[in-house]
Amino acid sequence: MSGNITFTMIKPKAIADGNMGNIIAKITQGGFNIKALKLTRLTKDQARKFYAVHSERPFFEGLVSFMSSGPIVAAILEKEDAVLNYRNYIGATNPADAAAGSIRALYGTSIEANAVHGSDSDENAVNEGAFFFSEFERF
Ligand code: IDP
Ligand code: MG
Repeated sequence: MSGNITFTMIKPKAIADGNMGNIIAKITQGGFNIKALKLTRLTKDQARKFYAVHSERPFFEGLVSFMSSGPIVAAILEKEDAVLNYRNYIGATNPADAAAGSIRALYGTSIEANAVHGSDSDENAVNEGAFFFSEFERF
């Protein structure tokens, strides 16, 4: 059975471009209920920890620099089958491949600066939410 919680971040470039409000509106228009939300900023160490699964990838250090380059929004979202529904709603990793109308197609500007993060499993959703919101417990 699939869970009803996912975790998202609005990435620094989308915020710098002035699209924080547009993306939050788009999330709620998609039927995702915002359970927790904050504007914050990652240190490089926090970004390394969040993206640790990608530490061997060639883009890792660039991603860490990018994700700590400015404010982000972190949020926990609720909807039935939240992880899969949100992954579909945001579109493919590369905005150039993302479906028309998806968040990444609308607001992403490169494969790195692809506007938003979306959890890829129920377990990661809970753990990523707990990374930012102490009231949510890890698995
Ligand atoms: P996802 O965010 O769609 O799940 P992942 O493969 O988990 O994609 O990659 C995590 C993040 O790393 C992406 O959202 C993007 O910001 C960045 N990224 C992925 N692939 C590349 C790349 O080839 N070059 C630069 N950055 C990348
Ligand atoms: Mg991923």
